Amino acid sequence: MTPAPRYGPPDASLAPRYTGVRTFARCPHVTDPEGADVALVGVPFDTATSYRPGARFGPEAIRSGSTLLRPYHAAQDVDVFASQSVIDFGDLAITPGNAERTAGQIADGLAPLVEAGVTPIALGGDHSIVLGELRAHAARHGPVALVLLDAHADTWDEYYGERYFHGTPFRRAVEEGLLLPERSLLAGMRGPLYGLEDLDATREMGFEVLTGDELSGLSPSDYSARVRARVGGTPAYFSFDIDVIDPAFAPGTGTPEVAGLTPREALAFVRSLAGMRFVGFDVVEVSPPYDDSAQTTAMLAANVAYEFLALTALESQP
Ligand SMILES: [Mn+2]
Repeated sequence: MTPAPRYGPPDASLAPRYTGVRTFARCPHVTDPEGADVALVGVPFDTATSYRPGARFGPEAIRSGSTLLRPYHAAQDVDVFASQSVIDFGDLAITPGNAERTAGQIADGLAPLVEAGVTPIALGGDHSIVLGELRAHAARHGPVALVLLDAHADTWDEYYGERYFHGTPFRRAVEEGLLLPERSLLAGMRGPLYGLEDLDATREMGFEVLTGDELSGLSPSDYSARVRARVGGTPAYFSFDIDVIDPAFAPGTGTPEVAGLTPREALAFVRSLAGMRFVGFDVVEVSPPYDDSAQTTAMLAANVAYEFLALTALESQP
């Protein structure tokens, strides 16, 4: 019999799920990596946005949207808290208005977790935060493969002269040697572009790009096969921009694009990656001020993070 993990949520049959101080899935707020396997980490930074702000309030909204989660993931046949110790690490230090400095703070803030072998699941925050995350992971594992679900490729060079922006992190990451584009698959890109060359430039950097229409034409098992073939044995990082979902289901986001995935489709794509090991994850671009009155977007983002917990649980099962 394996001993119970050190950290996890309290028994919901003893205390209703709306009680307690808000943490992700009601897991304890712990700032010492010792005894943890997975850590939810808030990154409340949103001043690298080009349109709607508000993602600085994403972490607290996602935490509130996570209270209803139950331990047993039926579709994956796994209790996500039975074989792994899960903490809410709290929020990282950031500097509003300074994305470049914040990237360094994020890398520094994640380093103790990554060095201790704890898998971080970051709750954004706008997408600029991924640069700091990738710095922390590459420092430990070397350059990683990127699996991205996003309406945008986020490989532009600059916006308004700003090189550290929520549309540029993956270009900066390639320049810094943190990513292997030839091992990375970016999927879900849609909506109007500035020009024909936008996605071509992403492909010329070495990335494989599946547009939203191409992705919608794939079954989850087809998608899974494409990801696994692309990543191979490279340490992989998973980034999920909530704007890959149709704004009818996820209105609370910074740069909405019509005609996106349904939540059911997106969760099936994530589930199809069972058995893969990821060094870290994030779910970004949740902007609660633009969410609906039922906080649908935040609840969906919490469920995306729950899918990540299922992947790490499947990977850590004895
Ligand atoms: Mn993005």
